[in-house]
Amino acid sequence: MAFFPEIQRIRYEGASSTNPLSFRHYNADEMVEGKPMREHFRFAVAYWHTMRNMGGDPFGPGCAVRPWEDGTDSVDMAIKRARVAFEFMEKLTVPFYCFHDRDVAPEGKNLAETNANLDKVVKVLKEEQARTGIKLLWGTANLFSNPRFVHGAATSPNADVFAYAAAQVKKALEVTKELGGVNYVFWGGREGYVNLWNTDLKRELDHLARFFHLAVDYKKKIGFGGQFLIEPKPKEPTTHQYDFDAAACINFLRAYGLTEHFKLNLETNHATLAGHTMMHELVYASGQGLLGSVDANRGDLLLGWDTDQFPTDLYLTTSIMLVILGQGGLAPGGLNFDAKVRRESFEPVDLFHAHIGGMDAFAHGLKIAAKIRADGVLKDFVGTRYASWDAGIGQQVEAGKATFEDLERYMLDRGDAGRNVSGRQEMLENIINRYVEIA
Ligand code: XLS
Ligand code: NI
Ligand code: NI
Repeated sequence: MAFFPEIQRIRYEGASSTNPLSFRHYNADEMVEGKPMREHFRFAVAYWHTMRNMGGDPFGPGCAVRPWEDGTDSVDMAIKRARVAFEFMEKLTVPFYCFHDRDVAPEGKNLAETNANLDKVVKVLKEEQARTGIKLLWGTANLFSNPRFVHGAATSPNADVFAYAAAQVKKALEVTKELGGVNYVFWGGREGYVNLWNTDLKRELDHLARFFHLAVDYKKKIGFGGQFLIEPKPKEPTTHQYDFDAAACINFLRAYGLTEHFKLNLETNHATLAGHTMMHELVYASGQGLLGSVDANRGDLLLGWDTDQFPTDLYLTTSIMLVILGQGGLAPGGLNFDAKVRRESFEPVDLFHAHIGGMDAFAHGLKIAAKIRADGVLKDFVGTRYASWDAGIGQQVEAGKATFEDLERYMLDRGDAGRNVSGRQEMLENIINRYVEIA
């Protein structure tokens, strides 16, 4: 078996290496803050992009060179592709992968045949997992590609479509459990609307919540121990996606009594589509105790859609790792490269370059973040900035011991608020630059 005959297992060669097929920073066993790098990241390959994206766009068909593809969408091809995927991941040395049910096996002529197709491929995935030790970070169901989902899945106006989606998620949960998956993701596909003239928004949200409760019930019933994750995205394919951003998702989970069963899987390109930085989304979710996992990618500031590019920006990876370190890790979540090579990068080796670059950018970002934390430069500054809350009136407010009357009395005595202190943004940006240089 050698679908990538020219490629050896990718090794760590250190920062001075000029070998593009080596890691310069990702050194799986290297200890950072008392934990080996591999455990900080729990990197995963996204099956849909890496194995199924042929580079098609609205202006032309796919042109990726994938010598193992026979041009069919058969079960045999799906099985062969699974072998290719595991050779790729073994050579890349990633510990996890993620998939949608429809990425790994083709749809049949009815649900029963579709499920049987999936079972045949799952058998092979299981075999390959056992052979390589590579594990499933999460499974999910594709509830958006087939035309039956044209108006959504759990939020479709057609109750039959809700039922089909439920059956599909039921099966995907069983398969994820069978493969030892440690999470299960719900990305809202077409759960949203394009136009409010034809949409009963409240009813659709109620249905979505019902769907999640049914999934929680079934999870308990089969004893699936993985973490449920919702992946926010503000738009695309619909004009307004219900799982808009971290705040909207958390509000939805609270409103429908679901917070104890779900966390969030945050994606950089979705954050920026929502008009947020990735750091905003992470800090918000983490602050609520609901940051579960990350879809690692980036968008293009000049384009307005989900370009799903590989992350290479050290400021981005540093900020992500600062939040992850700040909450003591992501496990059972991980960093899934929900990213695809550009259409112009059509050779198999480009898949390696892309993932190596992403893994190295995160490893580099981790080292920078750990140094920033060890030196306390941000923490000390922020701590001092809020020092007025550590004693006196601030402390009383935080402790719930001050009323409006107390606060008025305090201020009538003082006459005016105390002096404000500069936020020093530019100085802090310069300090971050210093850490990026020395890492
Ligand atoms: C699409 C989403 C999708 C999810 C999995 O924009 O990122 O790929 O991660 O369904
Ligand atoms: Ni994603
Ligand atoms: Ni995406």
